[in-house]
Amino acid sequence: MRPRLTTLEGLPVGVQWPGYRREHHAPGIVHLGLGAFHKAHQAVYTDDALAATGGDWRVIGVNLRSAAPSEDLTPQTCLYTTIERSAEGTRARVIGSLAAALCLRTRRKPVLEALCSPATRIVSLTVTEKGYGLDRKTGGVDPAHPAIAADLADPGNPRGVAGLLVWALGRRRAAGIAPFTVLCCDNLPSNGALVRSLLADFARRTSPGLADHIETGVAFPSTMVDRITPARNDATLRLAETLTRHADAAAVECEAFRQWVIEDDFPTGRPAWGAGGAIFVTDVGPFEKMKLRMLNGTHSMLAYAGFLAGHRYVRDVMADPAMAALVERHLAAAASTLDELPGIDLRAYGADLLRRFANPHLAHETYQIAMDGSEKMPQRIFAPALDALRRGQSIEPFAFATAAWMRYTVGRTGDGKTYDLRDPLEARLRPPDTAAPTAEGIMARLCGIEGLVPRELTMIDHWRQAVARHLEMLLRPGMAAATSRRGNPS
Ligand code: CS2
Repeated sequence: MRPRLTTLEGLPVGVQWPGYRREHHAPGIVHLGLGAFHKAHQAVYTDDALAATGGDWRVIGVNLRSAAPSEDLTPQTCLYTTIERSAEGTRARVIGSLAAALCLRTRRKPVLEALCSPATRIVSLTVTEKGYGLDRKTGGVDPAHPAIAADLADPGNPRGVAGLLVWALGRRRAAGIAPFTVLCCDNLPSNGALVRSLLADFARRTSPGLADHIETGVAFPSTMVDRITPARNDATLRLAETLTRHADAAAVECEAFRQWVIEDDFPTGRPAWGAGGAIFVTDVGPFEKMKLRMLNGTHSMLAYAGFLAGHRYVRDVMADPAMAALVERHLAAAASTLDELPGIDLRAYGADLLRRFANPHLAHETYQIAMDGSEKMPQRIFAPALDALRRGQSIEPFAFATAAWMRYTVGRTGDGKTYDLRDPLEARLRPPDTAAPTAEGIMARLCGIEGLVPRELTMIDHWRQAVARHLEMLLRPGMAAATSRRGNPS
C-alpha cells in the first residue's frame, strides 16, 4: 500500500512540491465551497503567491453540508495533487495552501471562529450559482430558497452562505474587527456586486443596522475565474497515485490553462496572486461577459445538444464534425455580442476555446455541465440573445441553444432513457409524465417560470418561432440524436 500524501519522501522528481514551509504561514482566508474547482484554481494561485512572497495567507476550506472533502483532506494534512492535463502532457503538482478542511454541519464552532477571527481578511466563495439563494429579479434574497428561508427564520444560527456571512460581518462589526473582503468566484455576472446586494438584502430583513455597513463598508471585488475542472472520480485518484507514488484521496484533475481576472479592491490586503498569473483590473465586467458568453454559453449549448446526441464527454462532441461546427457557430455568435476588449483578440480567444474543449485528456461530462440549467441559461444564453437582437444580429445560435436546453428538460433521451435534470427547479421544468411533450407545451411551461426566460425575449415573435422550430425538430423521434446535423442551418 502506498503511503498517504503527507510527506515529500518518495515523491518522484517531476512532481512539484510547495515552494515554502507550510507551517510558517498562518491562515488568512476562509473559503466556502471546498470542491474540485477551488482546489484546481484559487488554491493553486495562493500556492504560487505563498512561494513567491509568503505571508499569512493559507486557506481554511469549508464545505457547508458534505463532510467528504474534509474527510479526504484532513488525514493528509490538506495536501493534495492537482493533475494538469493537456495535449502537451500530464503534470502533477502538490498544493500546500490549504491549512484546514472543515464542514459547517459537523464542525460548526471552528468554522464560526474562523469567520470571526481578525486573522481572516478574505472570505472567498465557490458555492455554485444555486448556492446563493439569489432572486435575479430583485437582486435580493429568494425567500423560498431553503437555506435563505432557514436563516431568515433563525439568523443567529446560520447555515447558508448569505446567513453565515451576514452573521459573521455583524459579529465582527460589534467586536470592532475590520470586515473581511468577500470574493465571489462563481460564474455569475458582476459577481461581487451581486453578492453585495444579496447580503445587504438579507441584513435589511434581519438586522437592518448592518445593511448600510455591508453596502458601503465591505469590499466585494468581482472576479472572472477560469479553469476547466471535470468532476473527479476513481480514475483521478489512481492517476494521482501513479504520478506521485502516494495515495491521495483528494486529488483533482484539470486542464493546464488557468485564468483569473480580479478587481483590485482588498482593503485588508491579499496574497500576491499575480505571482500565479492573476490579472488585476479596475473593471472585470467585460472579461466576465466574454467568458460567460463564449466559454460557458458554448459549454451549455454543447452540453445539451451533445448529451442528447449521445456524447458523454465534451471531447466527443468536438470530435463530431457537425457538432464542432455548431460549437464554432455559437462561439462566433457569442463573440459578436461583445464590445471590443483592449488587449484581447476575441478570435484568438475563441480558437483557444476550441482547443481547450477538444482536450483529449479531459473526461469532462456533458451531463456535468448540463446540471443547474435554470441557474446558468440567463447569463450564458438569454442575455447575449437579447444583445444580439438589439444589435440586429442573428439569434439562431441562441435559439438553438435554448431549444436544446428545453428538449433536455424533458428528462428522456430519444431512445427512451430517463435521467435526472439535477436542477433546483427540476420539478417545475420537467413535463408531466401524462402526455407526450409538445414544443408548445414545453415553451409555455418554461417561459411561464418567472425570472427564468426574460419577458423581453419571449415577447418577440421571431425568437419564439425560432426556438419552437428547433424544439419541434429535437422532439421528433430519433431527432435528438441527429441534433448535430439538423441544428446547423447551413
Ligand atoms: C461549466 C463550467 O459546468 C459548467 O457549467 O461551463 O464549470 C466551466 O468548466 C468553468 O467555468 C471553466 O472555467
